[in-house]
Amino acid sequence: MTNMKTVKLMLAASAALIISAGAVSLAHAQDLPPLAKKDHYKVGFAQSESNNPWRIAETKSFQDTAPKCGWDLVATDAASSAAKQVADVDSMIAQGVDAIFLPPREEKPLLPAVLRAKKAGIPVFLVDRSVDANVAKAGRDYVTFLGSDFIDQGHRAADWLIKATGGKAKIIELEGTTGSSPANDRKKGFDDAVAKESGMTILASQSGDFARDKGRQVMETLLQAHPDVTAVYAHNDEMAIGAIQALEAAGRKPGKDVIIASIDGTRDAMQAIIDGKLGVTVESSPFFGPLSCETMKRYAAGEKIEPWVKVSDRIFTIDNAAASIAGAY
Ligand code: GYE
Repeated sequence: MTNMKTVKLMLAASAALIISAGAVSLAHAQDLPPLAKKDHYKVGFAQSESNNPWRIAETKSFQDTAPKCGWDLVATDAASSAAKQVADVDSMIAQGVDAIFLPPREEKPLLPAVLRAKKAGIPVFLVDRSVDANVAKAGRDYVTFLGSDFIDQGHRAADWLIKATGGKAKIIELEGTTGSSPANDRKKGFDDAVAKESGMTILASQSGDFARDKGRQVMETLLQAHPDVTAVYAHNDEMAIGAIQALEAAGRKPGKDVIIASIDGTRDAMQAIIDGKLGVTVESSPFFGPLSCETMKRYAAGEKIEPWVKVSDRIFTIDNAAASIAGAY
């Protein structure tokens, strides 16, 4: 009698499983792990580092969104190490989170972790940085990339610099983290635009790892080798601030004899624009919490998510920096 009951229960349970599996494969024919519609989720956010205001603002945006979106947030900090970030994602997989939000520090090293999450049935959303498009695909290996158009950001920084210098400049370029999607694409967008201008030369291009002090050190060295520099293009504001410090220490006048363009829109960058030291910063928003919540809900509702949830960016110059600084981070 008891045995019969157990067998019946088991049959009913497996039938329910088959039915729900069928529904799942219909909803996500793209072969991505499904996400149930629930009031509460355990959500992983694997931050790459916290050594700059952009990263801190992004983490805060996820923390602020968590209670509003029903997230029990597991947030980690890889402290500028791709290996640690891989371990952080693996630990989220082991904890059985419902979904993972990941800004891959570098394009290649995080790939295996993304694939392991998928294999474990956990949907991954890439936020603010992407992975190598030749080896991993949105809609197949991960749900989508939420973020800016970095090529366009570089292009817009170049356009501003070409105008500001009358198409004549000797440029030092401070690159972001080697192997990261924003460094690769911000370089491409800028270099391609500048290459079309016969009066614009890139004297040197080197990584400052998106960090202020590294940017300052690299600028200090490059300045000695290229004292004829008239412009700096930094892939983010922190390195631009570092470059301003190096230029001032060498007795140069940033904003006057060296024109500077960068990307992000941090509070310090806005202030540097107001002070006349920084010429432009193309916006790259760190406020990914609300967009992540919305995208995750759409996914849980069975919607097919576009491969790139694009963020549109403003541009900050002396025309609007004072009016915009209140909203900066
Ligand atoms: O510009 C930079 C940060 O990945 C878009 O990373 C992000 C970039 C941002 O360290 O400041």
